[in-house]
Amino acid sequence: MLKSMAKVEATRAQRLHASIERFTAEEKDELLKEFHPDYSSKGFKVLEVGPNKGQKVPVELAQLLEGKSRLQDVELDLEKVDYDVDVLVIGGGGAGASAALEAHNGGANVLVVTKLRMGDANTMMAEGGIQAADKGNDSPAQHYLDAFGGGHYKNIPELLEELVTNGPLAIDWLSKLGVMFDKEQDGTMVTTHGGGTSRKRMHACADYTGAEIMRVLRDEVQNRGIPVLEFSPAVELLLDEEGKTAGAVLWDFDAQEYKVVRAKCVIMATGGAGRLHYQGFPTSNHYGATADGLVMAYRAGAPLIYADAIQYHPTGVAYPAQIYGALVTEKVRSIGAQLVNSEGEIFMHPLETRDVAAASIIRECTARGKGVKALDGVALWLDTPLIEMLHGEGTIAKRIPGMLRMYAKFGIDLRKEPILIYPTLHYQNGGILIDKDAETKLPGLFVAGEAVGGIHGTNRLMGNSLLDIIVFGRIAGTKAAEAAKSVKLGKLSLEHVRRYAEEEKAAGVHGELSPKLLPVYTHGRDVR
Ligand code: MEZ
Repeated sequence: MLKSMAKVEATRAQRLHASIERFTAEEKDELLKEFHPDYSSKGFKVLEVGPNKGQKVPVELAQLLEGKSRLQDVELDLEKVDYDVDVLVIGGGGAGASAALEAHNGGANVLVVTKLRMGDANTMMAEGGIQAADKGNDSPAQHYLDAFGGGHYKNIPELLEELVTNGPLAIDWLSKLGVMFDKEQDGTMVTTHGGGTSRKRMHACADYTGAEIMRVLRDEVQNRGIPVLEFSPAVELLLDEEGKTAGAVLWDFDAQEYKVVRAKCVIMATGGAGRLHYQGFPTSNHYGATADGLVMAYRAGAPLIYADAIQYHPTGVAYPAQIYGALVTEKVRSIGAQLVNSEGEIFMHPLETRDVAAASIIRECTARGKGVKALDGVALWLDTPLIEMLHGEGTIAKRIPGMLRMYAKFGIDLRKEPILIYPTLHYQNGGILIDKDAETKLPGLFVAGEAVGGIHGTNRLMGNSLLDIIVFGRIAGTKAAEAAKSVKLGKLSLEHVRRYAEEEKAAGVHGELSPKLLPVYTHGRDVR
């Protein structure tokens, strides 16, 4: 490792102003097919039940989608309703909070329930920024083209249009609520590039953008007095006799008992799936990211889209072990750090889109044998000292203080030495299919945030996730509050769960108990 680091240091000055060609479309296709984990012949299973029967999803997700309901052997009195509300929001991250605020604005009686604490979510972990086309040289149309290309032209056009046209409004809404975006002396927003952007449209709060957004949204939910039940994950959706969404059953971690919520509309904002560790990858995700919403919605009949398209963030921590898999924000590359192999050579443009960048790193470490041994695997260098050579002393402390602190805890000063990275499981590009009102095929079930599929095609660009949680969170909240006004619910039912179990039995599938709720790190010993 030290010998290779010496090569990085020796070549730094000559690389400083190197201009690096981007891959051609053909080179990208070849790279993805050969080296991106989504193209692996292993790691996927074809679903045998449910609305996406016949389509492939990651094995670990299939185990849950084709799993056994936690309520299968439980006697529940659905006449005994613990909470009766207009709008139930499941999930306490940025999408859930935005949805709750707008549903509240719409006059709905809202309840937020969350598996862990309010704000224990991938929103909190998002570092580098949020995209919005609000500068003079930019436009939502330009933003659309970038995201459409990055998503391999598979983004659902009307969802992407909602995303980009609402971008500037989202920044304005957040600013008015109190989010402290980075600004120039004259008050204009500081914006940078991300992978695949043709304009500098990444708005940031240093490198803790998601944490700052979550801070403000959580405060606002609290200040409005919107009730939040923490440590109360939903375990199954409730429908009524006509098949309309009618609430959810919660598991109260403290009381160790089930609770019944009747709701005229439900907003699913349960986030991602990184803690399922697809293909053995580490993850940048928070502890509760176990795809719960996908499982509940799927079992109730809502189709998924692109559930086999997973995002591996190119730069996860590969060393030291204590923070293995944690996110090294793309902003580090957007402000000048280069990706360098064991020989001190640049092998790609630092701001290729994420799927291409991850595949290129994997190729360098495997087929080309130019990785650096780190812990039990191989890794590459991210040459961070270049940042201050390019932009001056103090840039790292000002623009990426979170990164500086994270590494300093382990005696690594990224102003002076490069860091070791490897792709980490970061995001599910796919999820539950919605329309532009954020509603699913199931009447009364809305979805927002990472649990949604289709907005980003099969590969999301940096900063479009913090944007989608706000845009679609707000739409879901507004539309659910509106819809709730005319909903008349019938008798609560779990008949869909029974029917799904029969379908599973007939197909002979036997997955795990699901939703998973919490990841298990006890080497086979389940301590729940
Ligand atoms: O959008 C993201 O995933 C993001 C902002 C991540 C990052 O690299 O900082």
